[in-house]
Amino acid sequence: MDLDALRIDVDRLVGRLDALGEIGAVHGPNGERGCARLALTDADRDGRDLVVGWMHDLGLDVHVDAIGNVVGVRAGDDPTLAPVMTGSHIDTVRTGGRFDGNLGVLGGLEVVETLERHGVRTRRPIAVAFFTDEEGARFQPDMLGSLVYVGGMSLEEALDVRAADDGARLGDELARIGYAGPVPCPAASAPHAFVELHIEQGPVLEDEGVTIGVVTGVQGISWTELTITGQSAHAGTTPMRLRRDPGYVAAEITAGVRAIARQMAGTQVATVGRLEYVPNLVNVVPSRVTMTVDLRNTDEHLLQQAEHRFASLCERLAADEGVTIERRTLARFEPVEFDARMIDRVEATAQRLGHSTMRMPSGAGHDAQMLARVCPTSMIFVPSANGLSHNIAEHTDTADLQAGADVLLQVLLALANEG
Ligand code: HGY
Ligand code: MN
Ligand code: MN
Repeated sequence: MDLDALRIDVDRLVGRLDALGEIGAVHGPNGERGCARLALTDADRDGRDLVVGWMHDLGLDVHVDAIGNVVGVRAGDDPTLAPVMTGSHIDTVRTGGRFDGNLGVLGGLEVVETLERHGVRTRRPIAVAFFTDEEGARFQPDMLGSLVYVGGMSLEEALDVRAADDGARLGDELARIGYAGPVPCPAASAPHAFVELHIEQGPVLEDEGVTIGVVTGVQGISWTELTITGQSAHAGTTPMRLRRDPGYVAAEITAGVRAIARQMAGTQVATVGRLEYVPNLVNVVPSRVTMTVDLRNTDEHLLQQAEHRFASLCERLAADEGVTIERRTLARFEPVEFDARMIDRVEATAQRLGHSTMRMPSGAGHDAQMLARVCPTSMIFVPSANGLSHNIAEHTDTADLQAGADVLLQVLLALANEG
């Protein structure tokens, strides 16, 4: 058989994406079909159960580790060789789409099914993984499961993380959904290589009319939670000069970090995504505000510069308004460069299959940025319609799904047959 001519079955892939997308489905007013499967919720459990069932149906040897990462392994002819790994995550944000993360896991299963159906064996085992809590929306930091998998965070520390929404302990939730697995963390050995298929989640590929993003690395991430404490007071009787208003300070910080990003330009971005007032009432000057600030840059030095300007802004506002600001780091990852040969391999494979390509960094965090600590790693991007993600309108055209999964198939085949 001419393995170079092997292609995945995109209808089968879309069928699984749709079936998984029905778990935690969120339907929008204009026909949008999104997903809400926050990490370690019942919906996450149900999604996990569905994917693990598919892994068993495909004859994979399924392993669950102590932080709930799931790895399905297809045997190779030489079991002494380290597996080639692919995968991503199946947890989503609360307003998530059907492709973020899911495409990487189900694209991996589609590669396995294609090999099975054509009776294709490989030298090395091929592993398909989904990692716990990639989004970090409920339990911070993001990429938590893959971070523990590579030894970047201790299992004990991870199990004690408290959920931002209801304060639940990660380890208790993991046990509750039945995914506190027996395999020790960190992983006993590294994969031979790791390749992740993922939607771009931004507008670049679509704007450039390019099909395959050859991902060169992932930008640095800095997540901070602020607790701003002032003095609760009557909205009608308290003169402005006597107020110590954390709500005002939160508003200035929201505008201020945006201004920092605009002034720094380049790849600097800043986001206030969570903002909670106490007591959150129309006629009460708030006593306390909790908020998050997400800063990112492809350059570590510039990211530190943004963090420094953000910290100075907080200090000035706290002094001026007479409030206290407590800071808690939720996540801090430096930018990651992927392996040059793996980048070349993705690019050459995509071009051999006749697809347009462009090299680009990832603005979003991914499990690949953790696996890059232990093995040669790269990513394959496909376009996001209107550049949307973390939005129930998230969509990728079927032709692009086919292209991305075909590149994944060919890259995995080549890696799985090398010594
Ligand atoms: O935040 C991120 O970039 C990823 O979606 N966890
Ligand atoms: Mn993702
Ligand atoms: Mn995401």
